Amino acid sequence: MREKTEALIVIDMQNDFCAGGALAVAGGDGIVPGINALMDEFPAVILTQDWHPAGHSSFASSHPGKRPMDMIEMSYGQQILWPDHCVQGSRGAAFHPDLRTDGDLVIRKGFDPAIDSYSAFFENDHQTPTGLEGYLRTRGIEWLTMVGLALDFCVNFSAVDAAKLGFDVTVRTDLSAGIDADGSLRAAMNGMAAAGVAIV
Ligand code: VGL
Ligand code: ZN
Repeated sequence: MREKTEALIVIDMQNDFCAGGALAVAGGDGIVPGINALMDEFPAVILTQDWHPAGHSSFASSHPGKRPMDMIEMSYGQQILWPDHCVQGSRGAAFHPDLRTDGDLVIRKGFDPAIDSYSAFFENDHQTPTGLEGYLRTRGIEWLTMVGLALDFCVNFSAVDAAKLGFDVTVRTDLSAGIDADGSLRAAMNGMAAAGVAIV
């Protein structure tokens, strides 16, 4: 068992990001057993859940004439439009059926209809906190290991934000998988390295 100051953050291991899901990430299912096993090593395990209301502004279907993977300009900057996914209470939003969910905290994000939230720490305006920072700090947690989906979006944004907040962050690429939209994977790896995230 690792030190009490260490936590495992399991990002968005939900049906819609796995095989057969609305926004399936290649290789998403395959990392479930390894993540389950890794949970045994950590005294603190936190799971995140992408959790959008129907008609969310990140859905292409909410913008007439737009298609998934198109870009639009939002008040907070550029936003990729996604297929409808992880709608609150839907099967797609549920955790992968084989994932262990006996962690300490489930943090939901993306519930504001007007703002997407890739990061487990801040919505995509980079200002509105999810509350995770306070949770970790009040538990005395300083070291984070991140796994899950998708490597180039929610894992990337979570890792970079955590590093900026002063946490020591490791991303396990063997227990993560990427979407790779238009070079996003390479950009994410470079961005995480530049932010001081350990990529192993
Ligand atoms: C994610 C796109 C949209 C993710 C969530 O979990 O990486 N990607 N919503
Ligand atoms: Zn989403």
